[in-house]
Amino acid sequence: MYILYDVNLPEGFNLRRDVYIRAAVFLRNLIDNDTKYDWQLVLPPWGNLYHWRSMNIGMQKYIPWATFFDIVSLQKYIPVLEMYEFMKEYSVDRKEIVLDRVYFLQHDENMFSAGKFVDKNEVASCPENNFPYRKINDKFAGRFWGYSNITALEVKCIIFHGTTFGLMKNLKPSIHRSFMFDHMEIALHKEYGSVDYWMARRSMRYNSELYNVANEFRKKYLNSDDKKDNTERPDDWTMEKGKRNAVGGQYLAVHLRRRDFLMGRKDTVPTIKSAASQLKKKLKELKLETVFVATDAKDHEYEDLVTQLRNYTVIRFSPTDYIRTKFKDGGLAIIDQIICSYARYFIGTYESTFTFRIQEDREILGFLNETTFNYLCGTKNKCETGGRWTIVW
Ligand SMILES: Nc1nc2c(ncn2[C@@H]2O[C@H](COP(=O)(O)OP(=O)(O)O)[C@@H](O)[C@H]2O)c(=O)[nH]1
Ligand SMILES: [Mg+2]
Repeated sequence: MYILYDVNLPEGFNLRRDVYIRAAVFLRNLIDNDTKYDWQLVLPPWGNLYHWRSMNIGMQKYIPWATFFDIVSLQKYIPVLEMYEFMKEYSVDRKEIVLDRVYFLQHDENMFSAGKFVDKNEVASCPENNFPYRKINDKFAGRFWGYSNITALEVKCIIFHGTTFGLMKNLKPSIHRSFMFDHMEIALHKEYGSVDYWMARRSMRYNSELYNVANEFRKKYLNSDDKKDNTERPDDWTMEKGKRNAVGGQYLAVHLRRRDFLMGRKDTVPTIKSAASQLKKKLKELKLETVFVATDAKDHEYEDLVTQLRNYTVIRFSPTDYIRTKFKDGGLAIIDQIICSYARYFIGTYESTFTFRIQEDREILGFLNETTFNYLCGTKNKCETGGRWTIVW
C-alpha cells in the first residue's frame, strides 16, 4: 500500500519539510493502527521551487530526497521510498504509472469566513479554476510532480478541515493500492510539538555529505567542532537523548531573510543598517567577535552589512561550483542551516520557516532556549518574541 502526496505549488522548501512531518506521523499512526497492510510513504521529488533559481547548475527538478536527507534515518521512523523506486516497483511495464485514487483537498471557505472550525472530510464538486486534473479517455492526467507518465484512475475533491488523522477514512486498502493526497498542507499536524512530531523531525537527518561540508567550514573558519562545542551526538537518532548543555562554536549566527520577505513585512524585517546595529549590540553583550550570516540577500546588501560591521569578522558560506552543482539551492540552504544550528547564539527572522528549522535543530542539539528563540526586530520598536516550540523527548 502506497501513500503519496503533493503540496500547494507556491510553498517553499521549509514549509514542505514541515508537511513531510505531518505525512510521516500520519503513516506512523496508520501502521500502528493497522497491521494487515504494509503501508509505505512515497517521497515526492523536489523541484520547481520559486526560490531555487541558481543558474548553470543543471535542472532543479525531480531531485530525490537522498540529495538532502539521510534515507536510512527517515526509514527508522516510517517506511519511505523515493519516487523513482516506487515507479519501478509499482508499474508492470515500467512505463506507465496509474494511481488508484487521488484526493484533492480544499479548505472550507465558509469555515474561514465564519471563523468557526470543525473537523470535516466531505466529498464535493471539484473547483473550476486552478484544478490541475483533467480526464483523458478513462484516466486523469495531472501535475504529478512533473511526470507525464503518471495518471490516476479516479480523482475525488474533498473539503477538508482537521488533522492528518481525519484523512484515514479515505483509505480503502481492500480495494485500492495507492492513494495520493494533493494539497497535503491543508491537513494539520496531529499534535504539533508532540513526541511523535519530534521523533519524525529527528529522523530528518541531513545527507551526511552536507554535514561534512558544514563541519569542514566550521572547523576552518569558525574554530568550531563538536567535541569543543559539546554538540556530539550518536549517528543513530533513535539513540539520542535530551540534553541542555550544548555550548556551540564561538560565533553568533544570524538568518537574515530578504527577497520576498522585504514586501509587506516592514514591522518585522529590518533594514541592513538596523540589522547591523542589532548584531553589534548582541556581539558586544556576548563578547563575541565573529558573525556567521545565512542570507538570501543580494550581494550588495551583504557587502553593506559587512561594511557596517567592520570591527567584526563577518563570514558567510560561499560554495564552490562543484558543491553548488551537486547539492543545488536546497543543499546550500541546508548547509547554512547546519552552520547556524551550531552557533553559540542564534538570531532568526520572524515568521520564516527557514529560521524555524534551525531552531528545531538547535533544540535537538541541546542548546538553552535563550540562545535559540531570538529574532531581528523590524521598524516597530517592540520586538517580536515569537513562539518557543521546545523539544519533547
Ligand atoms: N542558502 C540560503 N538560502 C536561503 C536563505 N534564506 C532563504 N533562502 C532561500 O529562500 C527559500 C526560503 O523559502 P522557505 O524555505 O519557504 O522559507 P521562508 O519563506 O523563509 O519561510 C529557501 O528555501 C532558500 O532556497 C539563507 O539564509 N541561505
Ligand atoms: Mg516561504
